[in-house]
Order: sequence, then C-alpha cells, then structure tokens
Amino acid sequence: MFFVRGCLCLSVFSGLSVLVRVLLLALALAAVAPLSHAEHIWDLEAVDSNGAGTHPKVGAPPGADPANSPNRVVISGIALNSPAELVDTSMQWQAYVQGESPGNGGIAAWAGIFYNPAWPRFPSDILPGDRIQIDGFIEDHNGKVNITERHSAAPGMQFTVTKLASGAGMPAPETIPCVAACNFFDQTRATGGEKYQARWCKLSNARIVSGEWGAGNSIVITDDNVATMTLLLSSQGDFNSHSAPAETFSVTGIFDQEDTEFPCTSAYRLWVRKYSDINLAPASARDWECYE
Ligand SMILES: [Ca+2]
Repeated sequence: MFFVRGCLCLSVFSGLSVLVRVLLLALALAAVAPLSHAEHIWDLEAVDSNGAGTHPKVGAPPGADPANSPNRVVISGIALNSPAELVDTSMQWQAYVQGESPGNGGIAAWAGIFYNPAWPRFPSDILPGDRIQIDGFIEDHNGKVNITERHSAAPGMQFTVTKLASGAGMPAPETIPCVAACNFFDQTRATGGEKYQARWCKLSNARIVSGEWGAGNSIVITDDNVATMTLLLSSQGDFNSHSAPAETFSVTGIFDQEDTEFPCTSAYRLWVRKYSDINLAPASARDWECYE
C-alpha cells in the first residue's frame, strides 16, 4: 500500500514543472530547518536617533494569534549569566544571550512575578556559557529591545527557554578600549554604548571615582580622570564580602543600558555579576589612542 502511494507521489512529482518542483523542495526544507537560523540578534537591536528600536518586529502588535504574531522572534546564542547571578529569582528571571555568528549582538530576556503570579515558570539551571534558544515577544525597554511577555499573564504570551547545549563556552570578552569609547550614544552602533550593548565586555585600567561599594549598588569609574561610566554591582553578587578595589583594575561584565527617560541615549553601564569578574592584577598596556 505504502509502495503504491509512494509511486503515485513520485509520479505526480515528476509530472510537475521544474520550477514547481524546486519550490516544493524549498518549502519542505524550510519546514525542517532549525529554529536557530531565525533571527540575527544584532538586527533586532537597531535604533533610531532617540535610541528606540527600529526593527519591524519591535513595533508590531502581539496580535490575536500569539503563535503567529508579527511581534514574535526566536533567537539562539550563549547565555552570559545565570538568572540567579543578576536577579532575585523568587521574583524575576533574566538572561542575556549573545549571538555566536561574527558581528552578532546580545539581547536580554526578562520576566517577573509582578504581572503573573504563576511562578517560577522558567528554567533555573541556565548557566553562563550554555547555548540556549528563546522564543518570545520583543519590545523596547529603557534603551534596549528585550524579549518579554509584554507584561501579560496570558498563556500564549509566555516566552520559552530551551537549553541547546550545556557548557558550550563563554564568548571571548569584547575589549572596550577605554571608558570614552563606550559611554555615549551612536545611532550607527559603530562606536559608543550601542556597539557593546548586551554583550560580554572587558574594560581595563579602571578605578573608582565615587559611589558606595556593595551588592546592588552603582558606582562610578574612570580610566582617564575625565570620562566616567557606571558599574552596576549585581545585587546577587558577593561584593559585600570584599573591599572596594583601591587601585586600578580590569573588569568583565555585561554591557547594559537602563535609560528611564526618553530619549534613551544614555545611562549605559557595565553589569558585574560577581567579585571574581574584577581583576586586581596589573592592568594590560594602556590603549594610548584613547588619551590623545
Ligand atoms: Ca540602546
């Protein structure tokens, strides 16, 4: 029976024009293509002169059918944090994901108990360096395009997180040459904070200018006594068990933006997960191009 049906299908297929055959094969291949090919994260983070997202999906309404929403994306990449490293996971879930293809960017996914008491509803075993996939909706939030549930408790709005591989490895940190290279807005994203946003980054020759050292606090750093930027010491980190660095240090963290006032063209910061992401060893050679 199956043999007869197969022969019949082949007979019908061979009777089609070459163009139709190619189209059918392309459709068949697309149906089984891995979702990891879905979105280039860098493209999702494009901004206008006010720092608002310009990707067509950002402004799209969720629509009546969440499964086929024009506001929906699927992204994959490397998790830069465990949710518990950045937020109180009894109330929130947040992970940054950096794309693995050259030139790719990063994106944050956030959800909270505040608009939906069904909690927890996301995996707690995501570790830095895991390869994960997130399927959900996107929206502008204080200067970033984030994956969210659009603050809705509707079941169809929940994003899904899938671990594709454990321990795939953290990306090499992007070297920020100096504070003055990352603390300003450049819509083109060739320079400035938008270039580094939501990516794993390293800054050297830093020292503290002001602010109170401690978990959950923001402190101000400089590297040339002129340019300054914020370090956000994670509320979940072990910073209270250590003293503030008295000398220069290098620091690795997730470059972030949280600008609560429109336009969203400032309020960049490096979000540091834990004290061991700060290196007190003598700094590497200074990039003198930054000080000319
Ligand atoms: Ca931004």
